[in-house]
Amino acid sequence: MFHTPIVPRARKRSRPVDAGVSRREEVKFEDVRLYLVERKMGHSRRSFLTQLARSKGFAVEDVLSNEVTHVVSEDSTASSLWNWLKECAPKNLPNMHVLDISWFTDSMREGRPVAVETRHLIQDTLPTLPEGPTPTAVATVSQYACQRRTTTENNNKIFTDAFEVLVEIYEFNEIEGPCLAFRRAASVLKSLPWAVQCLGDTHNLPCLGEHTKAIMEEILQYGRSFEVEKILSDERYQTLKLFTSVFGVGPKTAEKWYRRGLRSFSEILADRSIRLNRMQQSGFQHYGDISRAVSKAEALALRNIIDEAVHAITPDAVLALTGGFRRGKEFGHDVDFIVTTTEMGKEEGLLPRIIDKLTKEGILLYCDYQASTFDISKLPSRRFEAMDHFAKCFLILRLEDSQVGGGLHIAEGDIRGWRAVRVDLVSPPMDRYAFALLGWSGSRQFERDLRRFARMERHMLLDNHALYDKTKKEFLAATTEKDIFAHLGLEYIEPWQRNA
Ligand code: DCT
Ligand code: MG
Repeated sequence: MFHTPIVPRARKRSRPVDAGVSRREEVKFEDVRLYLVERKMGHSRRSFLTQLARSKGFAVEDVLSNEVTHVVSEDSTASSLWNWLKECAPKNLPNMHVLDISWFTDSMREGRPVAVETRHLIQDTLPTLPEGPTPTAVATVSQYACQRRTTTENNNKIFTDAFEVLVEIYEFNEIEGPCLAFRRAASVLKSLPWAVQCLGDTHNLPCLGEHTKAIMEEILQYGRSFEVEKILSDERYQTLKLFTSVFGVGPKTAEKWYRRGLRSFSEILADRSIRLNRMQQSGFQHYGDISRAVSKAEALALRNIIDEAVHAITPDAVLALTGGFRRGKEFGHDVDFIVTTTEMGKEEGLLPRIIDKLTKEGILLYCDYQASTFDISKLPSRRFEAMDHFAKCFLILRLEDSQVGGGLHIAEGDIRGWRAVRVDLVSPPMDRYAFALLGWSGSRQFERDLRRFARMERHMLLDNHALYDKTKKEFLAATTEKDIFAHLGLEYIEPWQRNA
């Protein structure tokens, strides 16, 4: 089956001799630890494959410990394999990839761990699942959102809504660990094409820790979580939530106002010692409108308005709707666009000209323009969560009822005939377009996991500007999002499947 002879490598790293382990090959892929299941494979074939993998720089564990990341089996009867795995029950089993030998063969051929694809997975089938209306087959769910397909249909909203409250309170309290844990847990549940009906349904899912499961158990049993209800009724939480709902007010400012004893907008506006910046002033001025969701019809109307503006400036303009609306959402908190020119360099000065045009049309209610600080020589950047360096502007635009198919999404009885909408425009040079589009399409959790996957699984750095291969020490070019997924060895995920 394998034609690669096992040739001893010239240089081997000698290790202090563990009992029974004489010499080990150098480990090239630190993040991957294999375990080969002997059942069905047989002892001699397992030894042969172990040697082969080690000769190619893979770490292969002799026992199924919590360190193992990839379990490889030739057992074609999935249920008996899963029963055996659950008996061995390493704590980390939910995070392990349980794979068919085809993943191993592909990896040996490539000389590196290939990306796990659906066809490599050994499905955990019905007979091993606990009673209840569970799905017919549960594929192993990846711990990375970029290896899951998540549409806007959320079958587990009762859980994810609760988790999102916990994410918020941990964010307010600046406690990172649990904040991340609940973000990941919510994201995993959003990807499921079925609703969790009992805790047993979650046994094979990654990223669900004890705290998470305790909340889910409460919800399953009582229809609500007491821990979450307590937060929702807490004055500090309610106040911080109210204050941060204002455009330009972050958690730090909200906390400062709360500590001063302020509890309502009227108290803030009446406090003479508070100096609101320009963004916050507009935030309060247009609060009713911009705290109201923007509809898809309104987003499309804005696309027409911007499209007309940019094409009047230059015929080779490129405009793309991005953010939540590109992912197929019906409503969003703002409308995000990428705008550039096919000719490199011509995008410089484009945003100020668009802003000028919108001003002349009388529809610009607020504008915060940030010129480009993009400098290719300063890449790759290790500040993953930081805002990118492209020219951008954060706007509030006036949208007329007559411009929207089906009318504005406004309150009943609102007779103004227009509303204010938050719009973001970002303008990368054309050779950065694919990276900017991927980065601005979101969701935020999808982006976080793309970057984490690149770093942890591929030894690469990805951000909104570029993809850098740390092994080859070179940037990888891309003209489309598909190129980026291919460089990362990931199956392509459509924008509407990125609602992680
Ligand atoms: N983004 C980014 N860097 C930031 C902020 C955002 O790369 N500092 C990306 C991630 C998502 C995308 O831009 C759009 O951001 P939002 O508008 O905040 O998110 P959204 O998914 O469009 O959600 P909403 O529908 O609420 O606007
Ligand atoms: Mg958005």
